[in-house]
Amino acid sequence: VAAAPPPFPDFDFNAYMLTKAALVNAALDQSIPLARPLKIHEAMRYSLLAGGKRVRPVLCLAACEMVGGDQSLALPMACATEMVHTMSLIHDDLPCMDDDDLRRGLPTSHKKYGEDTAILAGDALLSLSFEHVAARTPSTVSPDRVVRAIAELGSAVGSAGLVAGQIVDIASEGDVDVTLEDLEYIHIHKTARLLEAAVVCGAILGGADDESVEKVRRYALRVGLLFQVVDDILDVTRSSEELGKTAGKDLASDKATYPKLLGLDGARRFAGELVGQACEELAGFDPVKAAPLYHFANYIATRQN
Ligand code: GRG
Repeated sequence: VAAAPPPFPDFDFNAYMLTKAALVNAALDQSIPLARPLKIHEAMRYSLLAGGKRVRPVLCLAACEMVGGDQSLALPMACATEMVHTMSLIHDDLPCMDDDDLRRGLPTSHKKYGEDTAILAGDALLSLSFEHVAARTPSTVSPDRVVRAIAELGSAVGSAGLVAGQIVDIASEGDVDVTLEDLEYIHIHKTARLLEAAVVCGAILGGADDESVEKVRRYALRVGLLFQVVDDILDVTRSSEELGKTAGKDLASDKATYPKLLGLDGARRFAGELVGQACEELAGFDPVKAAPLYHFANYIATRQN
């Protein structure tokens, strides 16, 4: 489902991701000193520095650079998006939510530190994310842009964002009548809105005009949805390969997925449309500077795991 061949020069996407992720990891490491009370800072660092692809922060830096900003302008915001993402994973893993024992190959926060500390680590990471942007964004960015970016992040996290997606997802558990519209609502809110905030905030802090901000917003929403459609497709094809059968576990389970609602071919067609629409939004930007976002959309569309 890759988009049309890129109008861009050679670009080593893997090297780009590794370089940017290393920069983000170093900044995240510095963002939480191991101060007293040790237990809470240890728990925050444990989850934040446990690996992960760093997709949201890298997208934030890429959007900032695409609109002509220096990445240092968006680095605190890039870290903030990863803090929010990490806290949402900690809370998602809790016994009262998904009740998971492992995350990123390690024991989940509540398994390692206990449920009380895991909840507090999530709360502290959420609070730090906003503090970090307000306190650490270089003073060369106008206060107006910083405030706009903070509002974007807040909206993506709260009851019109991640929290909305999670509560509707919980409510739809076991519901056999989940529609395509319901599924799209859940994925847009649980996944796409934070990706949107990462890209939109990167663009705002990098100095983008309003039209460019709206283009990258549409790009990110489509890529966020694409991420979940491909996830659903891989769940089916992976388990089909593992089982040596034609129907994978997600076609058989109760959970609503794109392959279940659209069929496997329909889901693949939808993924193709999304990657095409996402890349169209990049057409007006300098192709060299837009290359990372272009290749990112294609990476999401063609990933195999
Ligand atoms: C946000 C206040 C607040 C509370 C949390 C639990 C919850 C509300 C929301 C759930 C959010 C959630 C777990 C969404 C799934 C997001 C997703 C696509 C995760 C996988 O992201 P990757 O592949 O993971 O980027 P890595 O490990 O690479 O970072």
